[in-house]
Amino acid sequence: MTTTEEAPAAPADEIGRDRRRKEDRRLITGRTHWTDNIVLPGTLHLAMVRSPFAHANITGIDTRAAAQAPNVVAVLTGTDLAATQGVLANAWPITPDQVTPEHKPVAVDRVAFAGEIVAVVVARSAAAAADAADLVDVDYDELPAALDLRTAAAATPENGGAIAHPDLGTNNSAQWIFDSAQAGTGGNVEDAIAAARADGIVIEREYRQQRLIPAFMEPRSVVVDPTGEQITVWSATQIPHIARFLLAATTGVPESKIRYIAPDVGGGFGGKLQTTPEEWAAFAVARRFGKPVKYTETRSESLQSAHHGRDQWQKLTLAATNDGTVTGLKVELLADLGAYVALVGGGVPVLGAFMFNAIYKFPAYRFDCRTVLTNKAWTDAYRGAGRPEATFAIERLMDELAAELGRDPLEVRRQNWITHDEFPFTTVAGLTYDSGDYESATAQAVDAFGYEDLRAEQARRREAGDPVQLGIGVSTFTEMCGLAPSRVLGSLDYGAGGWEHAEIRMLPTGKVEVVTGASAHGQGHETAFSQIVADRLGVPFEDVEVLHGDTQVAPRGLDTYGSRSLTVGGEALALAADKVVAKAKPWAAHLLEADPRDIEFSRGTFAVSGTGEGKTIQEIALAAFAAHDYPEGIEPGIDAEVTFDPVNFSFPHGTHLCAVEVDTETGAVRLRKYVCVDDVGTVINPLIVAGQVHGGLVQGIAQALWEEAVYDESGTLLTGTLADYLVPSAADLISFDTAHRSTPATSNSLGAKGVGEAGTIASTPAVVNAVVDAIRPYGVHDVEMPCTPARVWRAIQDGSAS
Ligand code: MCN
Repeated sequence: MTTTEEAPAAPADEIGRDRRRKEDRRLITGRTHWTDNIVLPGTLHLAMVRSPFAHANITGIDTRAAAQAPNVVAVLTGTDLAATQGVLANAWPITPDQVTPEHKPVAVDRVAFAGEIVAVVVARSAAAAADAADLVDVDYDELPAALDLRTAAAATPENGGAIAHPDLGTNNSAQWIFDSAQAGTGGNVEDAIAAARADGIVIEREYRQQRLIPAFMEPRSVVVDPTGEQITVWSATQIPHIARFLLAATTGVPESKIRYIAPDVGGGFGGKLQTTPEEWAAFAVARRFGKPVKYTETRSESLQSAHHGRDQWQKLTLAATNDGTVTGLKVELLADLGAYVALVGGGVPVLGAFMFNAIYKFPAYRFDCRTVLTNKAWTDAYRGAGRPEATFAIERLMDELAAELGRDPLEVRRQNWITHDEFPFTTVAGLTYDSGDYESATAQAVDAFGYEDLRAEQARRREAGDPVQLGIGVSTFTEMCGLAPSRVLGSLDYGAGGWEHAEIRMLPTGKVEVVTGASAHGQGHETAFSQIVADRLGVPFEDVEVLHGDTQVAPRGLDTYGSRSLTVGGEALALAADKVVAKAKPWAAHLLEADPRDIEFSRGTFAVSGTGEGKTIQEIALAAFAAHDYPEGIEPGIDAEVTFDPVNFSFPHGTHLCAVEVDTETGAVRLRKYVCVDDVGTVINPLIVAGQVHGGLVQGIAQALWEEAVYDESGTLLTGTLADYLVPSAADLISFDTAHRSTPATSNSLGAKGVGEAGTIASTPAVVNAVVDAIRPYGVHDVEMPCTPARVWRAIQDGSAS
């Protein structure tokens, strides 16, 4: 990664500039308030009593010993809180008849996963609450637990299978189908498969997307203060606006009486994109006692009870001609929702539905997904949300097709991808990709990787029977991000819109206050958004202050997820800046005693064309503030607001190449080289983009090689600490060679595409393709993720024996 020295920039030279992040000084020197640092006088602390059973009736809760423990104020069960605790909502029922269990923050009568809250201890200190929680005696009557996804999908009351919520009578929550023949976007996939079976190639595979845990750095934490005119909630959340709306909607407290603040938040990766039982319980307790309340989860509680991600089973059938042209893809998918349907939990696989065709132009496609309830922690978005799963499937299949044909995997991709002169291109899944250049990104990546040399080394090692084999993995990905557009989300029955709001306040001193409805939790918005505004207004970067994450300061917003903040929120700011300039123009004309049509704006100055006369935007801001004598038709002040809703998603893409060395005697996998060339359209801040790609790569590689949430047969999470759940450290990784190209997006004036999830989406198949490529000569065509030494070794033994 490169950094540039920070000389003062000429106004309007901010786009594409490596700015160090404004927010980092306070973050890394501890000069900020994480939620858990917020200390209010008289705060009551909460500890949660959680179920050790995956599925059980609660037959009794004895709270007496805990209630009498030192400094304990109360111990509250679900029944105690029944009237005030509200329910947790699912914002995206993917079908009108979706089966959705009611989700009370604190369980009443029955628990549906190990980790579910059964009682809340309220005490004068966090330690007293934690100690007393151990004294709460809960009697459970254990019930059969639905744990394995495929078994749960097949279970019925009649066949005696375990049902996660017996009152619902089924584990199947919803079925969602997209069929290109029915949608009119392509042909019939069964015909394509039948034709390929008769004369062609059919590749059939089943892939498991293991369960993952977002494992953000800052555990979830909430403080609720009910002592003022409003109830103030501080929460380590990605979604202060959406959470406030749902809290109001489900508890009956008016929205105007709730102020939601997301202070600096230490990561989320989708895992803080939920309304949580802990927040709802803290809100109920604070209202009950009229005192501030705080709850911060432990790391193990976080791993056990915060949302998990992925957990899908994919059955895939790819049809192709004998020369390698793909003619159709059928996807049958089971998605594990866990015990409850999270905020957008059901919608995650639906997002993936649009991405299985990736960068390819095959003519027939069918996606059939069932979402399934089990007695495990609930799942929701995890970085990429649906798109990594889809990308994994198609990129693995393209390698399998190449292997079947005995051809280079890049060649087979070239034969099937959309070429740059074919944009805009409407895909078989019905999306219109506006821009891209897969050829150039791939050529650049191939060059930087030294593809031919590595293939030659691979051949040499194979020839020599080297126990350490080299594998090369390819992933040519695209994704849909920038959630928005509201009309498209509406057609998918998604509960919320997708717009974003921005406001620019030109302060009389010439400084600029920017308000955004996006809510950063590690992405560096304060820096990138300052660059956009500084660039459009021609003011110094340092003079722009970005305010966000507080519903009082930024009342309108739809928050941060789906790599949307730049292309929706950043664009709203760019348009607001344009509006400021438009409002300032008549002021400039008035001050310069010129005709508005003769006024030109460039780099922060309004000038009368053909003369040397001009006024800076700061001078105009002051004049408009101190307005006394000004013409009819213009208003005092040049502030502007915009709510932006794009017409399309943005479609970043890239080519990722990975080389691994596999020790065939031990199954150990060593990363050797990783090169990626990403096209995220116009890059606002290359340093931030490189950081986003790096972080994304680590999470995607971790899925390929290390991370998995493992439950035992009784539904206890075995990976409940960071010693068991293998989040990689820097020592486990290599230096990545990242670069970017740019084909500008057409759905926003910046030309930008999102980057927040790109690395995660692209990297998992690149690594697994490399692992399989290394050991394909041993008869291996798949290794289940994570590709642990044991699994790789077993695959070699099984492959060699067959
Ligand atoms: N950016 C840019 N030029 C581009 C694209 C983006 O300079 N062409 C900058 C943006 O200005 C922003 C950052 O890159 O500062 C990411 O922008 P964007 O792609 O719009 O993504 P969001 O800001 O909406 O962030 C969400 C995305 C998601 S969905 C997950 S998950 C994720 C991610 O961001 N979680 C993160 N990155 C994360 N980074 C950190 N540190 N922590 C998380 O939890």
